Amino acid sequence: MTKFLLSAAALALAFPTVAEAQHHGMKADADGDKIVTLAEHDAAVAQRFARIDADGDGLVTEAEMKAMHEARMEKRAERRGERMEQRRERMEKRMAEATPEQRARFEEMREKRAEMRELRQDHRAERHAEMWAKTDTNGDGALSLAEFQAHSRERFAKMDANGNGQIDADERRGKRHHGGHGGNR
Ligand SMILES: [Ca+2]
Ligand SMILES: [Ca+2]
Ligand SMILES: [Ca+2]
Repeated sequence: MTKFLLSAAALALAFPTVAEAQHHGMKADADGDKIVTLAEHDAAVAQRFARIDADGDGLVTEAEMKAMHEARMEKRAERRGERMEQRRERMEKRMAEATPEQRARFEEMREKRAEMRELRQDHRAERHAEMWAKTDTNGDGALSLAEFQAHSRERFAKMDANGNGQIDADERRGKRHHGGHGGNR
């Protein structure tokens, strides 16, 4: 179980977050009319699937998902590296100038932040495991394009607040919501 959770944690980012989905949404708009149709969405998902399916056998395994995720994290870390370095330097300077009490508080904050990070990762790992189980509808331990597409179509339907089979700019930004809460229709 622990081993599973660990690998799941590594995989946690493989499923896009809402922000990433919105970003992908932008890319999905192939003709650039600021509206993502279901066809554009499907095409983008198929492209994404092909990228993850490294051996091209039409199935995405957890290992392929993980490899994709790691490649992405590496790129992200590269981009972030310099900024982190500057931040660490600033932090060390402050630590050097800090009084013992301040230093203790810094340490406390740092620990808390690390704890939060772990919690978040656990949470993501759980969510990923759930998501994977939900997406892998035939339970063969791999995702077919159909399973992948069905999953993202659900997401599409959720964003498509007025249900016209297209996602416009407002819907993409989440400005429009499904009925509910006193109804905005
Ligand atoms: Ca479009
Ligand atoms: Ca494959
Ligand atoms: Ca499957």
